[in-house]
Amino acid sequence: MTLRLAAAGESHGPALVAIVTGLPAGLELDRAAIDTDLRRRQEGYGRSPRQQIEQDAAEVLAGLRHGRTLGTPLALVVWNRDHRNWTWGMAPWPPEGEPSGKGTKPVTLPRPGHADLAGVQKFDHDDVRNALERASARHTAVHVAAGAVAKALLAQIGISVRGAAVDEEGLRARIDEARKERDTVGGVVEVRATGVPPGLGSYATKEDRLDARLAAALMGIQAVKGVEIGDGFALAVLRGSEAHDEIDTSRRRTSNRAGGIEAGVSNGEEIVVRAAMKPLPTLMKPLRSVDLATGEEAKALVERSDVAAVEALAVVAEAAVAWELAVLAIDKFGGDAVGDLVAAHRAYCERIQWPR
Ligand code: EPS
Repeated sequence: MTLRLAAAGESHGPALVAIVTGLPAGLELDRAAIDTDLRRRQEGYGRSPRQQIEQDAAEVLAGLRHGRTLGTPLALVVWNRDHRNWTWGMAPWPPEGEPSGKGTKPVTLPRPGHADLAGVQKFDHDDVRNALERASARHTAVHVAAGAVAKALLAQIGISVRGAAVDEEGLRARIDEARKERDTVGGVVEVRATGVPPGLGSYATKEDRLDARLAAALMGIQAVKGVEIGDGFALAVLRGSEAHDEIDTSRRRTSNRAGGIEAGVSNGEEIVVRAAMKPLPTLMKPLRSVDLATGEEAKALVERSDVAAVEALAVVAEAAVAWELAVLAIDKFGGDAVGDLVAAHRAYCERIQWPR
C-alpha cells in the first residue's frame, strides 16, 4: 500500500478537497491538531486581508470513524469562506441571474511572476482567472491538513517535523519596508525532522532518493525557487575533509553538514532542508505587462495580496516534508494496521540498534 494524495480546489471556488489513500487503519487523528496547523498557515507577518475572511478548518467526509482511520480513503475538505463573494464569478455551473460580486469580468492583465500568461497560453483560456485560481497558493491549505495527518502517523514512530522562517526578525523588518513602498518580499524557511531512523529512502533509483523527493515536494510549493539539503550550496566550496560528517564508534555522526541524508538515504541525524521563496508577484505598484484583450502595453493586474507569505511557507513546507517522510515510512514499514507499522519499525530499530 502506498500513501497517496490527490487534491483539487480553486482559490475562490467553493472548497479545497484532498483524498488520502493508503493510510493504515487505527491511526488516531486529533481534530484540534489539524486545525491548529491550518491556523498557523494563515498567520504570519505580511498576510493579506483574505486571511481575515478565511477561518480554515478541516471537515472529514470519509475514512474516519470516532477519530480513528478505517484504512479506507480519507476525504478532507477545507471550505473557502470567501466563495460567498464569488458565487456568480466562480460558479461551477453556468451562473443564473445577473452578474454580481467578484470575478464577473475577465482578467486580461497577466502578472509577471504568476501563472497568468503561461496558464492562458498553455490551456487556451480567454480569462487569466481560469489559470490563476488553481495556481494560487490558497490550495496549500488542504496540503497542510494532509500534512497534519502525516505528522500523526510519524508521531507513532517517534518522528517529529517542524518548519520555521529563517531570520524572522529581519524578515518582519523587510516586510514593513516593502509594504510602505507597495512592494513584496520573499525569504527562506527551514524544516527539521527529528527521530528519522537511518534507512528511509534509497539510492537504488532516482525516484526513491529521499533528498530528490524532498526537493520535488518543496519545489512543488508556490513561489519556491530553490531548495537546499543540509549545508547545500556551501558544501560546493569546501574540501572533502571539511565537508563530510565523520562516523564515531557508536555509528553516529560528529556533525550534520549532510542534513541527515547521504546517497538519498536518511542517516539517522536530524533532517535539515531549506526552501527559498521569491517575492510574491502581485504588486500594488505593478510591473509592465500586456493587455491580452488589446495587445497594448499595460500595467499588470493589481489586486488584494500578501506582502509576504514566508511564515505560511514554513508551515506548508513542514507539511510537505512530513508527507514525504510518511510515504517512505509506509513504504518501508508497511502495515494495514497502525500497530503493524509500529511493530515493524520497532523490529527494524532493534536490528540496527537505533537509537544509539
Ligand atoms: C494568492 C493571492 C491571495 C492570497 C492567496 C494566494 O488571495 P486573494 O487573491 O484571495 O487575496 O491571500 O493565499 C490564500 C488565500 C491563502 O489562504 O493562502 C495567490 O495569488 O497565490
